Amino acid sequence: PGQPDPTDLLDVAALLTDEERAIQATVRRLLAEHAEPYAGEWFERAEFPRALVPRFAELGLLGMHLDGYGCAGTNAVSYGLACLELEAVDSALRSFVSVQGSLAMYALWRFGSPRQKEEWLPAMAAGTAIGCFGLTEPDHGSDPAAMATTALRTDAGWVLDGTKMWITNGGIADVAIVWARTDTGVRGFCVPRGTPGFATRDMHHKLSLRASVTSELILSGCEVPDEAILPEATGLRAPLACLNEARFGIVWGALGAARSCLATAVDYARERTQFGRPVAAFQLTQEKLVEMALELNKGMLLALHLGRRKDAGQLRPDQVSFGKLNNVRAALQIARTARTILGANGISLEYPVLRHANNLESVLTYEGTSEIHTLVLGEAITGLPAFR
Ligand code: TGC
Ligand code: FAD
Repeated sequence: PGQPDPTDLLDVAALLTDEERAIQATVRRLLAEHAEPYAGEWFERAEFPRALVPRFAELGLLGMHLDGYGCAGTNAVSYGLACLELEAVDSALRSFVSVQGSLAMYALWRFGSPRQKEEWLPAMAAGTAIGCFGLTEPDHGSDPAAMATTALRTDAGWVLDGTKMWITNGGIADVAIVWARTDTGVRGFCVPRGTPGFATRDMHHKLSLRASVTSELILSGCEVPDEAILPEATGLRAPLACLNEARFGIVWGALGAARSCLATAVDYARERTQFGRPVAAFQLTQEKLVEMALELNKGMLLALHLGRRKDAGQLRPDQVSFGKLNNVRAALQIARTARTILGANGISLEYPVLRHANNLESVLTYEGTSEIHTLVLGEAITGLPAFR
């Protein structure tokens, strides 16, 4: 037998079904041809590769784990594997798919009216309509319960006022799911582009997730009809339920970035010679590679365990926090260590490692910061919420 695969030392792939492996391989093949060679350029030019959207749709990646309305309806593990492959290329691709499927489509699928579902979900699954999810505001990030955006009742419907910030896909979205405070608590609204009083402004100068569109949503006397409200979404628990879905995808996605970094570091270390030997032959380098491999392979077992729990309908939110906290933190450490192994080349866009590390800085912060997930687990362990 040859060398074992450092990115799967535990043979986690053997725990997948044939169908799961086939889905993963299909996504990986498509990305190897149409995405991976260009990821550095997209990052450098701060360009979201919109031409990929129809290809994602063709593969069924948009709303992949949802049933009906043109969605693929795969299991959660398959969705996780797709997220892993997307993020192995660039976190921006996984972000797009997360926001489209797990946040915007999921909000409509779970909390929308039959009419909203019919109007938006098939188009979103086909990639002909793009969605975004506006929860964060300039002054309220980790604490969305304090949101300032309001929705006031009028005779004809609702009027929305406020600003959302850091919204993935905002500038390219055909429809925004906007969360706002009403006199009966937080509610969700479906706001199509073109609604008077609704505007978006893209955010620039990012050093992370450069290939992703990140925008402000500006709601200024934005009038929407009664039918715009998501009828089944009442209270903050509704957007938080959507976050569970997207956080689950990140549990897997982050490992994709980590896999890319480990594979790059192993190849580089075996080829690069200093002091007359490959740098992979030095014990210090081997220790780094081993630490990276331990964390990546353990992370895979964790992701698969959570995926199986999700498919059994038994995944709890604190378990999602466990996975997101552990795997994103591990991936970021792996990316930074890979960067050191590549020496000066580690800082170049010719290699993916610092691009991944920079992207993972956003991943550590969005969908609940590492501190917030620490406190979720702290509450799970002690029964004492320490958020405020
Ligand atoms: P708290 O009082 O604990 O909860 C309010 C209600 O919500 C329920 N709940 C949940 N339900 C489902 N899933 C969860 N994970 C839930 N967490 C809480 C809870 O049971 C309660 O229900 P009820 O019926 O009693 O009313 O709320 P809190 O104000 O104390 O906040 C808790 C905290 C801090 C954990 C929460 O606010 C939080 O998670 N903050 C982080 C915010 C966040 O993650 N924002 C993400 C924005 S979206 C994004 O980043 C997209 S990036 C995507 C990309 O590009 O990939
Ligand atoms: P803050 O909440 O101001 O936190 C600042 C620091 O204080 C952090 O370290 C935080 O952990 C810490 N902190 C806060 N509260 C506590 C506490 N109680 N105890 C200990 N420490 C605490 N949001 C959306 O709604 N939709 C999107 O599509 C979206 N996409 C994003 C894309 C990108 C590229 C980025 C970077 C962010 C995106 N976000 C999105 C926003 C993201 O969810 C928020 O940035 C995140 O929730 C944190 O909020 P904040 O940045 O305001 O930080």
